[in-house]
Amino acid sequence: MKKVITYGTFDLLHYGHINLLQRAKALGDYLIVALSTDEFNSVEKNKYTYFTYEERKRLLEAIRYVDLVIPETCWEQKASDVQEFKVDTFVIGDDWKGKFDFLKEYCEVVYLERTPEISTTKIKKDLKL
Ligand code: C2G
Repeated sequence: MKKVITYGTFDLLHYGHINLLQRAKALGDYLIVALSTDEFNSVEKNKYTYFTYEERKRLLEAIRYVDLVIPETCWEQKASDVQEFKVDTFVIGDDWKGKFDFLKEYCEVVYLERTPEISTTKIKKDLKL
């Protein structure tokens, strides 16, 4: 079984996220999503999510491409996650291109093109939230 992992906040879930998850899953048979916790978002990513971790986890678990959701609590957990879950491929959007090449020591690293026209920021701006 080929295992894939990806990381993110996935707040205000939108089709750009779904495009990423669909392509990530297509690279293997089992997709793990390490979901940024509320604390990690606010302390480390300076992101204030609309939905809580539990709500975002529930949304992700309802997506057919996602097999397991685990918490992302720190930047440094990726190498241990990849080894612990025996992951074959790490995947993330190309806005992170090059940032996680160090993981090539443990697994394949793939940067997928972001869906350019959609973002949570754009949604909030368009809705004037
Ligand atoms: N994404 C995408 N297209 C968009 C928006 C997002 O492909 N229009 C991808 C991102 O590139 C990322 C994933 O969807 O791979 C989740 O996006 P975010 O929640 O914004 O993830 P981010 O905050 O970048 O968190 O340790 C890594 C971080 O947790 C990544």
